[in-house]
Amino acid sequence: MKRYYITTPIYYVNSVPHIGTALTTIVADACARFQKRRGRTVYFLTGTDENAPKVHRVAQERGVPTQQFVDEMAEAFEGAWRALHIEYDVFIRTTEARHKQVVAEVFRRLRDKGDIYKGSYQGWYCVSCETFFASSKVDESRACPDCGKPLEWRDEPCYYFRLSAYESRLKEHIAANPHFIEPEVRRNETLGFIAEGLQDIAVSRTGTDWGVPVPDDPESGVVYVWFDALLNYLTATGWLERDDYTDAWPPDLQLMGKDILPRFHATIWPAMLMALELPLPERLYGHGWWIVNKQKMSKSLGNVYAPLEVAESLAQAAGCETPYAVDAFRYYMLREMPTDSDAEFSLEGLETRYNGDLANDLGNMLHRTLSMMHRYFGGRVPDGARVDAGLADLFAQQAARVADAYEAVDFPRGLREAWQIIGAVNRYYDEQAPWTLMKQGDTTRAGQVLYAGLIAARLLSALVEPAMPQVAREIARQLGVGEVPPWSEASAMDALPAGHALQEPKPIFPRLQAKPESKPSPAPPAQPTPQQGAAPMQDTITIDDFKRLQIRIATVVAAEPVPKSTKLLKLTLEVGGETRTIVAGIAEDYTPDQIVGKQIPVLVNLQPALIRGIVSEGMMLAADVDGKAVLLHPDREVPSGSIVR
Ligand code: ME8
Repeated sequence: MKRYYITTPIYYVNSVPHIGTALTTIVADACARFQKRRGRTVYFLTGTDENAPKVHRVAQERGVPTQQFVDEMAEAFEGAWRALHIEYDVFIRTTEARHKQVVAEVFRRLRDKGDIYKGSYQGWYCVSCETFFASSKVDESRACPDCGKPLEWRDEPCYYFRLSAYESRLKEHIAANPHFIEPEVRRNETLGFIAEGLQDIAVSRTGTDWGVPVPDDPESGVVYVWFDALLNYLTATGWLERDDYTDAWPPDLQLMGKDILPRFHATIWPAMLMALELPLPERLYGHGWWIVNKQKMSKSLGNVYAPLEVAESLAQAAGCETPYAVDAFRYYMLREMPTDSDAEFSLEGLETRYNGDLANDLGNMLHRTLSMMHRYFGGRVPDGARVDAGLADLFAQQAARVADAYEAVDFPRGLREAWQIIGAVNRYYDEQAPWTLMKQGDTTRAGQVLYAGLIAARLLSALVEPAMPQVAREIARQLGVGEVPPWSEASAMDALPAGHALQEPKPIFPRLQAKPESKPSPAPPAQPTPQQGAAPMQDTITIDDFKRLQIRIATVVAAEPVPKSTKLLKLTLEVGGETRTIVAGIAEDYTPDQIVGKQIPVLVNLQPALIRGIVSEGMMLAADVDGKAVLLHPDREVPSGSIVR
């Protein structure tokens, strides 16, 4: 039977894992876990790209034999991934003999059929990117158009791969398979890249003997590292070694960052497979990048974060067990995952999500439910417990939405949908007040209300497992169910029979206390400052500055006062099919009833902030009239999510 085959890129071992490589690997792990939960047999591949000249160079600089260096680095990668709870099936290394055989065999086959031919190269070469550039792409600075480092002039015989021959077939394949390249922005980037015209590419390099030697022609040096590296996906299936390699081939999902998608994975790679007459991958997904303080991460800026250090410092600051802090880090990576565009990584952002989504929402819901079950029912599911139909429908509907989003590799959306369940349970508790029902002696009804919380927690253990496997297991343990339920059984509303014994509640995510030097909670968004309306307009901004603001029309679907605050309302918004929560400082000017159903403009790409324990994901815009907020509406009803510009 065909296995669901997922790959990450194989990583260069010239530096250790960082939050960028961790992102791709965690996303792949979450996809793999999700597919397994849904009952598929998964084959998840990751590994290391060890034949690159830059890897050899770093080993030499450190005075370590290159083989020893790559052995140590591969171990460091495997160790880091295991510590991040990544459960791959194969870890491939391109220095393995079986991979070198595949590269040599592919090179021979394509040379025999004329898709690889010998020529000579004269032009500019970037040692860092391992890429040749046509003179037309290089200006007087002689700097690499991609990375800016100085280029070297090369004049040497070399082999070419006939990429140009596949231009029209590639275009046709992309047009006929709308899901081949995702998200859409990457598809468009690829089409733009191909539209510039494909040139044959040099696939051999002289000047180094580190790599896979060009077969039968040692004078020609080694095979170009990208031509070699891309073939790892084929090696890992056992191609050449076993006939039934097709139980994995072709890949169902190949994940990577945006930088290595258009040219390498969506052009050169499928063209190589076309030349080999092998089926193409089903889907290529290229995520955006983490940026730090609005800048690209780089060693020279000192803004490169090591994932395990980040998780460990969170564990220490919060007093949380390390495996749960690692899961919190994974949650943050997926919840804030850059999909179409780049996203800001920050420790403050991680802390906000930790305190808001994990400590206040998920952790608190589980803890209060189990505590009440123990206090009122001796820790056992009472007789006659069932989930109200409305809530049962909502749970099933949200589970379906989560699945849909995870399938689309849209973890921010999936997790947002999962958290709707927590919001619904908390609202249900507030409405039904099981504590009051107990005082009134209505234990049957109180038991039913809390049972809904237990069923929600059981369902959530399954829904969060791809992101937080250890946390999911701990939720299942506290619920006394042993195993996290598979997807098909997760929405069962009668999963916990009367008499079922629950474990003692144990906080998974202790709250992070504000550091002494840190300021109190930020001022609520949309809190108008007096005089603002009268202030002169100053400090012009460019149109590009303005374009960075994403303002959209949202529909307010629910509004409620924020406890212990006279000024704040918690608004649940629907923005173009997505649900989000914001906290707005308008409670003195509007009641919840006055705002529900209204369409309002919202700044949606504001960094989330924790306000009174609620993660606020945006800011509503209102007119400021003498310090009072006055709502703004579109002139007529518009589709929710409409862009304001
Ligand atoms: O490219 N944010 O390996 P690599 C998000 N060996 N992702 C980032 C990132 C950031 N700031 N920085 C890097 C290679 N990445 C080749 C791949 S595959 C046949 C060969 C991601 O170690 C990047 O987009 O440079 C890519 O997916 C991976 O890390 C690059 O790892």
